Amino acid sequence: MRGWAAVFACLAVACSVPAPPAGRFADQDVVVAGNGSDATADSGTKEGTGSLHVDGTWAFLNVTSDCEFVLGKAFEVLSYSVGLDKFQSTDGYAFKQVLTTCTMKETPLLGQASIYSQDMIDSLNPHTVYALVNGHEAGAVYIQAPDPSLWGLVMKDPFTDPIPTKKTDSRIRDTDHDGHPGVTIHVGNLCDVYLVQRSVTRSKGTVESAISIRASNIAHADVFRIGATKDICMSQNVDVPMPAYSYLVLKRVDGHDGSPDLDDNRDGRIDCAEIMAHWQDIFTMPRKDDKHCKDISAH
Ligand SMILES: [Ca+2]
Ligand SMILES: [Ca+2]
Repeated sequence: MRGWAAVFACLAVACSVPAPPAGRFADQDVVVAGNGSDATADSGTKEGTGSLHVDGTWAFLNVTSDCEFVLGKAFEVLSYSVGLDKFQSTDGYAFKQVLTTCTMKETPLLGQASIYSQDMIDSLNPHTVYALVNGHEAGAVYIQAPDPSLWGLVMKDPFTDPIPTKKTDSRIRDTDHDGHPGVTIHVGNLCDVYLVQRSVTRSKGTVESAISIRASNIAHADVFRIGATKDICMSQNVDVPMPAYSYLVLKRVDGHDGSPDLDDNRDGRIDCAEIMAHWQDIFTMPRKDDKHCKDISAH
């Protein structure tokens, strides 16, 4: 069981997400460049020829690291998601990314991990984020607008509105349509938790090649637990986000610029089935390492 406090946020909401307010991109200066060993491990980064052509179909792997404290000992928990990412540019520099999350997983902590149902994942799709590059050659900066994501919740301003604190809050929605308020997270075989979450993710990184972009992530999440099938699941472990080991990798997968073409059935589009058939060839599977938490204290 873990705290979900930093489950990756580059995921969608049932409500519409507004365009990034002017000036918010400047906030990206707070992003710390990731230096986690896992963040540089995946393969294929040397592939790709020529300059970046933004428009096209990409795949993403997003990894969020947290150190969770259980009985005074810290363990790393990774949450990761994999999906499709359609880049659409206006001028080759500013663009929007329309994401479809295909899977969300979490590494177990003491044998238990959050399990996300397909209905839960589907409730987040599609999701739009906004990004910029300052060039098209390797080494150019890639930056995302702060990306709000709401689970089981609507807000007028997802950046500033307070998270609900009462079950009766009218902003709570059953977005995964399971009859329980908010979204349902299965905590291993232990219990189900009904919750709402607002998270904001900031990502900044580098164009590595025409077909590869890598960024660091900082995510902040506010969670309100509405209820659970067991009382123990209403509590939360102490949870320390680990931005140094949290990262986003984007890989072009539409066959252009030397990228793999994942359109296996040649229907002119790439879907989640095709992404899921190949994602472990494109990305390195994230692996937790409790040593990442050895110097972390709970407060
Ligand atoms: Ca629900
Ligand atoms: Ca296809």
